[in-house]
Amino acid sequence: MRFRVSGRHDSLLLAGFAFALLLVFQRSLQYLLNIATDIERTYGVALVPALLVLSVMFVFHLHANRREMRAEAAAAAAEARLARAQAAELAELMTFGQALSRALTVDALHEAVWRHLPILAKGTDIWVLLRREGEWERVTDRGHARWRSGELEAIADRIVRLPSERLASGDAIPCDGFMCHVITVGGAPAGIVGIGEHHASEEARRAVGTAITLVGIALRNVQLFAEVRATALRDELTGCFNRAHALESLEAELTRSRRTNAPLSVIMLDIDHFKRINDEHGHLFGDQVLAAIGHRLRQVLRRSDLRCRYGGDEFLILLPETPAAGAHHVAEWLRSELGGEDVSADGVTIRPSVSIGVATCQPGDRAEALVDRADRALYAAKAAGRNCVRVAFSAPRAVVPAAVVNR
Ligand code: GH3
Ligand code: MG
Repeated sequence: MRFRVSGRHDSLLLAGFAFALLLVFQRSLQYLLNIATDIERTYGVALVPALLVLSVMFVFHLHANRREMRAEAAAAAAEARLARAQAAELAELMTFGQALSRALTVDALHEAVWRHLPILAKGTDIWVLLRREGEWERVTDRGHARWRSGELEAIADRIVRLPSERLASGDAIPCDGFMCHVITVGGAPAGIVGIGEHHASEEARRAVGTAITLVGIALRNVQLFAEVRATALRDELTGCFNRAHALESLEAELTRSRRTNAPLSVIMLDIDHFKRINDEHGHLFGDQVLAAIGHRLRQVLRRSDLRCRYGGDEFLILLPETPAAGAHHVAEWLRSELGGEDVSADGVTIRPSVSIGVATCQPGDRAEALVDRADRALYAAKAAGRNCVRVAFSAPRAVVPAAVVNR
């Protein structure tokens, strides 16, 4: 605990102290006053009034100095408070920036925004909508507990319809009691952040403004990362996934199937006499056939089915949650779809056929074993004269004609 000698009652204390001194040195002062009066009389000067004026001036001067020092101390304290607040804001922004830089997926980015932006907004009403596949997605108030469904989305729709120069200006746009900030990515609006128009402090608005710029950069990074990843996983010619991704996904699907007991089948598909097509019409034409089949596979299969170019003219298709009978049905349908379509290039038209092997996951299956069974079924289809489907039985080496499975 600090003991304070001086404080708010300084003047009173000083006056008391002066009075006490007067009492103590009463005689000495009287003696000095007599001397001064003698001097005044002898030399005809006004010494006592002058001394009085000087004393009063001195007291005034001291008082003014004290006031000035107090004002300076108050200003320094206010400056220190501001500096502390700015340092805290900067630290929060840095934490947010780090969280955003670690976010490589849209979900991770949403999580970072949900966690940090309300803190930066300092308790002000704030909401964030980000666009995903053409729809507004609530990043905050996900349960629609604070704002009714469609309420914020309608505001966001109105904002993005404003002229593009207004959106690009970076200025907050007032709308329905909110100051709305637009997050733009590559010049297009990718999100809207709204903060309470009347409640937000100047610091909160500044912090949110900076945070929004960071979110825009992070969103772009997520998009670029997704594009790079998609390119790395895909086969350029056919647009299907590559073999490495196929095997990785198959392991993941097998784990899921084991956990949920859901069936899982795979299809191995190979173009018939592809060497001959290459030989007769050239390698470039062969490429066009591969590209056409890859394109068709992407068109006709479910979104959840994974289409991969396994190598050369061979495609592996993963069919999650599909039992043997369903996979056989898909295989037959694929065979007729692909075989029923002409491929034309440079004045040449052919109708390539495909052979297909089907295998369904058994308890304890590994990815290689399942693919191996599908491959054997495919060879059986080739041996049976091509342009047909064969289904592998659960026992690794047994392959039966498709008709057996149908029974
Ligand atoms: P089968 O009916 O037994 O499958 O006969 P096939 O002639 O199709 O034999 P196979 O599947 O073994 O032949 C694959 C051929 O595909 C061999 C190779 O020259 C060709 N090939 C592999 N990759 C490419 C490619 O990227 N472009 C082209 N044009 N041809 C390729
Ligand atoms: Mg082939």
